[in-house]
Amino acid sequence: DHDRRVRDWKYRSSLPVPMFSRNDFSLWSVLKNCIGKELSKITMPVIFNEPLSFLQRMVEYMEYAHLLRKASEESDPIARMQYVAAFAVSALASNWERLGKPFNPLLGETYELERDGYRVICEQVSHHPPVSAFHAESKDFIFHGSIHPKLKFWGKSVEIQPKGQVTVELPRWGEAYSWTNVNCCVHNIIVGKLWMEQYGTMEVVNHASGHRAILTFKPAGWFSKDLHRVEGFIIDRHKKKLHFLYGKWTEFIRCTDVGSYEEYVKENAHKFRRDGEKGKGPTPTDSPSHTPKKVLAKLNSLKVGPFKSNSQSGSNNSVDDGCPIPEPGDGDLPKCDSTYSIDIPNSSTLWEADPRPENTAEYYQFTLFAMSLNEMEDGMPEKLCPTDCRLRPDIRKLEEGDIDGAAAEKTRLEEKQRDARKARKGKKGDWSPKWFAHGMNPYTKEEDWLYSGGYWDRDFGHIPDIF
Ligand code: CLR
Repeated sequence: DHDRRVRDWKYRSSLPVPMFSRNDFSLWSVLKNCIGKELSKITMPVIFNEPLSFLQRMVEYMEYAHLLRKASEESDPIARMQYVAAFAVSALASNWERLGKPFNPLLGETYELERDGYRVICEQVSHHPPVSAFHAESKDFIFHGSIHPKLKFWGKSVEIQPKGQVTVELPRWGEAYSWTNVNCCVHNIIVGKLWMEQYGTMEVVNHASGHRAILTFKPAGWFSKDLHRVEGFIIDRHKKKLHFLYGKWTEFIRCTDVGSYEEYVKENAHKFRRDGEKGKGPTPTDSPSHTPKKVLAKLNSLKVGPFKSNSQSGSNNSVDDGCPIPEPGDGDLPKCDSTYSIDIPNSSTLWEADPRPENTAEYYQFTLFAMSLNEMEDGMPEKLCPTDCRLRPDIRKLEEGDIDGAAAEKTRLEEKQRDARKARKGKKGDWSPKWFAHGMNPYTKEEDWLYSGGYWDRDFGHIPDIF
């Protein structure tokens, strides 16, 4: 499957130039004065960016969109749920090792992509708070949502809450599924290698049949066996367990029946015991809440200075780490847990991640799909909406290796955005998104942004110039 995808790849498979090394730059020196702040309010040097807008990064959810087609081809609702749940997990796979910051979209910025039988349109519908909306459609499915990422800097880690929700509709079955994203945490801001984990519970609900897939993304834990692990059950409306799903969001999702799972657990009880439960060492941290005191003590033990002096001088009111703290030795990337890889009898593989391209390390750890997202394809210059990310000069300059040019353009664009907002102030009508409208998600009854249609008519006559 993977080989075929690579062979049939019609798009670019690298960026114009390799990335600039970040080795000589200290993230800590930028962030040390910002503890407790919302990261969208911090101006970060362009060197810590990747040459994509968050709208493009959001479209990476679509990399394994064929799973939604597969779901729509199944006549059994439980089989459909298996594929939709696999899709929900696969949508996160491209985040693995991706530690550059995507550009904050400007208000009104858009991104479109047409691929393998689907097309997707995204728009930045709000600037404060930042909200990005997307709507993808094909003959088999509709996939839409709005994301309001909250980034909080906690000292040695950044905690990300991708607030908002996503919905899959399978028109053929009159079904809608929805879920919310799990939290994400970037570790080792002060010292060591940056690494990311996703943790929490994702509940994929089929609003028509009442089936649910309840998936737990496990925090790495003190002894790292659970690194990137995901597992959970598909249950029916009476909460009866029907299937067990397990895998890693970075690699694969498999499915087995509950009987085989229970048998396996009985026979392999020793593998499920955690080191922490042998009475030695601390127990794994499952909840993301810690007392500031405990974290301060940990930070102080790093002997990097600033915390002690800051907290004594009172310039930092509180330091709390919103994320699980898994490392036993400070700053370490948890080791892979391959020795514990479980393969339960009677399992079938629902999804497997494609390996990253060979040149990925020189290109921001991009997947092949990500490599192509900012490509200016033939015919695009004439037909693209003037607010499309591909036309953003700062992102373009960064992918071409012009760091200073990118930084200058980024500043210019942000000023232009501020001026436009000032000019609008007082005028009635203010600003409203072009392609989405604020409304209630009919399935979840929660606030959402819904596509108002019309983008693909490509009538871009009255689109403001935001770049
Ligand atoms: C994770 C999957 C969610 C949507 C989402 C929202 C915000 C994204 C996050 C994802 C991945 C990590 C991310 C974050 C915004 C900034 C952060 C890209 C895609 C990067 C890694 C932060 C770098 C900051 C430096 C201080 C290292 O469904």
